[in-house]
Amino acid sequence: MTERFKRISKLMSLILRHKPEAAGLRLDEEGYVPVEALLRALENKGHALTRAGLDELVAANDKQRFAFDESGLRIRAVQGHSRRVDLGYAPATPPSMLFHGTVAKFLDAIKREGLTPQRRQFVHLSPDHDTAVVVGRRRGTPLVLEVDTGTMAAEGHIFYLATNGVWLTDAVPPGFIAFPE
Ligand code: HQG
Repeated sequence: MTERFKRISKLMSLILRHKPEAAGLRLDEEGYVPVEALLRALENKGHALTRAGLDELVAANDKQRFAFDESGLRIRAVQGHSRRVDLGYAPATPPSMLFHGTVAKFLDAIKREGLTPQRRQFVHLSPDHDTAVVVGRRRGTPLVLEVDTGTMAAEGHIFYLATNGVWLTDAVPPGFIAFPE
């Protein structure tokens, strides 16, 4: 991703996950905004982009964070929301183990309460260890927790798979987490 696309992606994440009103927009129930309205909002914030440019940004985004609807007229973030939206993902069976990247300062709380969504709508789990390292590194020295998602699913916990490979669930009680020594 170019630096320019990175900057615009960051602004789009803010608008499409957390603060649409900061750009004069409103997410619909499924989390979408009209593409035309997003392009106008980006232009107002000094990031003029053509529709073709937006297509390129969406395709180039390092985590495939955004997706158009079938008509191509609306766009949304595929995960990461703090706003309550209905992404419409069907429940899916996770692999037997998933990973969560975090940092040491949260460990005590996670041992007590398990993983909770904090400011977001869901707890986010990574499909592999390396991805979880990248997620944890956003906050400091990464620490990767292994989650026994096979047992969780068997016990009735519901999981969703975002289109970019991130797994979502409401919460992970501490008993399903392998903590480092
Ligand atoms: C921690 C990024 C205290 C949790 C990533 C995390 C992901 C607790 C932080 C996506 C806790 C929340 C989400 C508890 C969890 N007590 N702390 N009980 N339970 N935590 O950013 O998973 O680049 O909301 O470990 O790649 O870090 O933005 O979640 O450290 O997919 O597209 O509280 O965001 O994607 O942080 O990241 P976040 P996350 P993007």
